[in-house]
Amino acid sequence: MPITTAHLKPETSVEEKESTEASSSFAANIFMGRLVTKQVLPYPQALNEEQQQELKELVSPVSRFFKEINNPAANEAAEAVEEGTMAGLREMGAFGLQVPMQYGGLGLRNTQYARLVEEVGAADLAVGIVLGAHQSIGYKAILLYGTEEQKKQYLPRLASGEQMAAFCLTEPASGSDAASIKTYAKPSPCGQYFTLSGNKLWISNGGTAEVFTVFAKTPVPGDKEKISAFIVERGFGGVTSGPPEKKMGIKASNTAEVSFDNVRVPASNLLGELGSGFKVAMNVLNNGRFGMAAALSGTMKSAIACAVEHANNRVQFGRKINEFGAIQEKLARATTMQYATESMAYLLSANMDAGSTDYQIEAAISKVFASEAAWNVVDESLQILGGMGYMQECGMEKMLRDLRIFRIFEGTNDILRLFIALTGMQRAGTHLQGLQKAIRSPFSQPSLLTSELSRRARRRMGLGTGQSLKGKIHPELDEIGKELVGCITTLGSTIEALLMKHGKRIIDQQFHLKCVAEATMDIYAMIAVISRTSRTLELHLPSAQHEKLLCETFCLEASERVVHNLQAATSSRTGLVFRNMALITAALSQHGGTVHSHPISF
Ligand code: MYA
Repeated sequence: MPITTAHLKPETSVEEKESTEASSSFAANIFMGRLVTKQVLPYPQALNEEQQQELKELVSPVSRFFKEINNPAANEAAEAVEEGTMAGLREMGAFGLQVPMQYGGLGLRNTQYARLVEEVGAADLAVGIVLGAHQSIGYKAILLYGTEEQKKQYLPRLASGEQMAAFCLTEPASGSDAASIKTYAKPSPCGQYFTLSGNKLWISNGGTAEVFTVFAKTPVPGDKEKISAFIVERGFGGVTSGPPEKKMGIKASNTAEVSFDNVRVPASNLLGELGSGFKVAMNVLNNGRFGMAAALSGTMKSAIACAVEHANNRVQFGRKINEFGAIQEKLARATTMQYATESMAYLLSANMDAGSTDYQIEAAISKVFASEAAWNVVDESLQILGGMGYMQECGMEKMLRDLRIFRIFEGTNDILRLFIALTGMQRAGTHLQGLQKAIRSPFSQPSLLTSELSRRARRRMGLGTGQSLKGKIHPELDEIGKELVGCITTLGSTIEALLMKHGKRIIDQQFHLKCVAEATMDIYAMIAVISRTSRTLELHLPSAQHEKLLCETFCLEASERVVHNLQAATSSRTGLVFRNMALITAALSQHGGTVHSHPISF
């Protein structure tokens, strides 16, 4: 169906042009109170007809495979994916979805990959981890940074699933603080190889992989020691894996410690530049995060279907339970969360497909939002099933156990919240400094000064900032669009106030940063949803009015959260709560647990 964009003008305003020079990321710009819509409006159509057809031909067999062949309970009991399933996945090309065809993969675009992993997430997250640890991070650095020789040497056997890959970053003393790794790679005097030693912990596919992307400190001529990335083969010798870890969920996936003991790694196996390993690691993680959002939107869809089926049939107090408001609230909110996650996942994948490289904030938001939405949705779906949901036979308790790790790995949600807030605020800080400079020498950047000053003046006079979504979104969504623009304006002024008050010390204000991250995530979710619904209305899709309901409901709740979080970030009342929390924790730490007396004294 052709997409008409009568109401959806991707026009670029003067303000947008200015900030586009710095970044076209929607999320990065809202920290300055700016509405830059290039990446988000209209909702992108990532695939042409041929690519859509290609994808359609893949989705049904994958979906059938997971319904008919894969057995999640059997995988879990065996604590390994059954060989029949692994063989079927290899046959379908599932281990090399994004590997270019010349290296033996399917050469899919990010959006096509997202749609397929959605099927995996809907069926069995443990299999998703085996596949994801392999291709989303295990060999992704070879795809992104590998030389032609490295690609030719490694990708064919990895894409076919003949060999598995793993991503080795985390260490016993280095989790969130990824830069503090101790694994060391010493260059040989002849320059032909590195001797690599160290221990990597909780490595997905760590016991089954033959090829590892390993991050290690290296000396860098003329500089201090820095992290570099290497391709290491188990066959090099000196690589050993510990026993499979016993885990709460995703039991069919292998997680193990991997030790490297004086492994001789050819210098030609250095990935990217010497000393650029930290960036390699971060970009690999950024690059894979849309997949997690897509997979988890599939998981949520499955859970919702199961809860709806139960609610449609279960009769209590003489009525079907879907007639009760308490159940309706759970089902409806779960659906809005799924809708928002799905909207974000495909917005991000489309931007990546369009060649955007500035998506790190959006990627982190998608990971955090998706993993928390999925946790809430599955938890509430289980609640709807009541006692039935708690029983293994229903499959939902497994889903919940499998899901828990998603808030922890690939960057804990807590660290990513800080990352979102600080990355955005760093840019806003630079912008503010630029503005101060422009005020001191007004003729150096006259257009920046004029637009900023007029926006501020209008804001102070209560006239808004002059920014609007009108004409860019479907008219039926104008009211909700206004709320979103209001949220962006308040975010911008809150950030400015925080930067003025704390300056560089903002880094240590983690309570405040969390509030900022929450607001940012909700704002990004709102634009993703508004943009998608707008397109749906424009196309008169049969579900358009239902989607409008989802959009309106999600945005009304989200904008309330934004207001609440931004007030919290600056209010003296919340400041007191934050200070109290620091004091309570200090007392807990000193006592090794709770300090308060017992109500019956002993
Ligand atoms: S793998 C292990 C995952 N581990 C982590 O994610 C570690 C988390 N830690 C960090 O991310 C970093 O250490 C943080 C920065 C963020 C804390 N993009 O001074 P800095 C740049 C681009 O802030 P630090 C796992 O769990 C930054 O701008 N650049 O650094 C697998 C700066 O640049 P410059 C970034 O304070 C589980 C420089 O780096 C980023 O030390 C299995 C230094 O920054 C970024 N993100 O810490 C999953 N961050 O110097 C299976 C920083 O130029 C897959 N920088 O200013 C499942 C797939 C889903 C299912 C699929 C189904 C098929």
